[in-house]
Amino acid sequence: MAERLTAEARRQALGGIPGWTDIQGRDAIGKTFVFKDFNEAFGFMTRAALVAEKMDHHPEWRNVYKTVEVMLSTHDAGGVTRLDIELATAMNAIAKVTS
Ligand code: HBI
Repeated sequence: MAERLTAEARRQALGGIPGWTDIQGRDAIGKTFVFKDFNEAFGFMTRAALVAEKMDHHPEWRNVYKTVEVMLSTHDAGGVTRLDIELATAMNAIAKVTS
């Protein structure tokens, strides 16, 4: 099972995934993606869902029209693990986030 990242490892990892931040009050990371429209937002969710399924590691997310709020944490580990960093990285790639 993936181990919880130390605060330092998590800080380092966050530096490599633009737009992702610590969630206050939870051992989780989060990001809000805003797309052109609902179609783009749902297309993102569809592709991200396939990656999550392949990883057997699933997001907590909320979609309102063109916005997708994502929160990642590894429940089994009680906090943020490399799986969350991996899925966040994949999500940025899907959304074509570069900076
Ligand atoms: N997704 N984010 C997240 N965190 C988990 O702990 C997790 C999951 N997806 C599936 C999963 N765990 C199962 O493998 C375990 O609950 C058995």
